Amino acid sequence: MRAWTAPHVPTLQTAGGRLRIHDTALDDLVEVEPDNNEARVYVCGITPYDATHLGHANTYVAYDLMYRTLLDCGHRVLYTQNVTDVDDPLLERAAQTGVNWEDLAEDQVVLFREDMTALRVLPPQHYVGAVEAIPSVIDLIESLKLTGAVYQVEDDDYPDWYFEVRRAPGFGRLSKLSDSEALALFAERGGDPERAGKRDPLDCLVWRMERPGEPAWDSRLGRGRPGWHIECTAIALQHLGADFDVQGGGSDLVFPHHEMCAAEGALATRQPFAKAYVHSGMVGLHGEKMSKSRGNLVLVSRLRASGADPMAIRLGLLAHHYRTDWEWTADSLREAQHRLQQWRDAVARPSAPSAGALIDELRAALRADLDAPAALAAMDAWAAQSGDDPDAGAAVTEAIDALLGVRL
Ligand code: 5CA
Ligand code: ZN
Repeated sequence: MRAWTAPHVPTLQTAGGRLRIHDTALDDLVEVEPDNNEARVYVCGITPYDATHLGHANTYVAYDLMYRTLLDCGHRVLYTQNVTDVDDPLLERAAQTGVNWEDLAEDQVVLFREDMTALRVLPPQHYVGAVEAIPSVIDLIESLKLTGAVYQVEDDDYPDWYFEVRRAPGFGRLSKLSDSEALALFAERGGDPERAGKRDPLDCLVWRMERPGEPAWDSRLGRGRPGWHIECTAIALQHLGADFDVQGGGSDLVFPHHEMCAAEGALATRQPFAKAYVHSGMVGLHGEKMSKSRGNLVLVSRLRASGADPMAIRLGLLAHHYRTDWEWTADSLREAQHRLQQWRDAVARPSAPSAGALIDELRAALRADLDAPAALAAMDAWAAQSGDDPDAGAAVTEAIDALLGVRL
């Protein structure tokens, strides 16, 4: 699948160094130390049944900050993202609205690309739809079958294929949930603990046999379509290989999604799936998580259409640490617009304090678990000081663009 156009990233004189990031599995900061200086990153992409809301934007801006920080550390970055372009919620929405599911997905991906471009989010090198990944999904299921961990439920109509999660080394270490918590979240987030014939209620669907009216593809497993988790496992392994540097997404993906991906990946390759699991916080509106199913959405495209500067939207997101949960309010945009104007005025001054100390502070903040609020505070302080360096405005403009993705 085509991604979107990359914004220009100014190259700053690099001082080397490493990113330290919070790993959910260890619940601690870890250093990203890429093999051959190439950081391999997978971030879960959208399910394209509704346009980009601020929760999505917050997630992809957070990983964009990570991408930029890794580049600034002098690494190359190999970034893969999926699009869940065939799955239950997409098919349900298409059926409800009487739209063809492929058209719905295509339209929403077009909007997402436009929003990501406007927000100056760097595109992944591999942007892969679930549909186009079906051959690698089937290969992965076949190799898991050889381990004995994939089985068919006994069902005369729909003998679907499942993955036996407890066969995987370390299953549960990422989310660290009790059995009852795991079961409740599994049911809430697309799982089917009650399905008869499974070896364990937490076993996850990997291949769903064709149902009337649903899309399906021929395969050695029978005609059907992929389950959700195996899609990301297959795409990540195909484009990044095992034991890649960072698996990322919002915190609602810790369980079951990332736990299942880690389990499938570890069993198939006999290596860890990823070195670090990173999760961004949830953005809410009116006291609830912003979500397509709840319908309490602030859409990036609508904000843009109403005249909001995309750089102000981006600054409004960056005002919160990526790991915190927070609420979007009308003030969020107003404050960000005010800050953006102050920064623009500050870099346009004929002279200002030299850029060097500010760039050091920005780098230190971002390399310490992507502390964007600290970076914003450093820039606020620079903007409030006077100085006599005539080149500072241009140098700071470049640094803010390179590191924060905000064009002044
Ligand atoms: N396609 C799957 C991942 S493979 C999926 O979760 N799609 S999604 O469209 O529902 O979400 C896309 C990304 O946005 C995920 O990383 C999810 O964690 C994140 N996300 C969804 N809602 C919010 C929210 N309210 N706040 C922050 N992030 C969110
Ligand atoms: Zn995913």
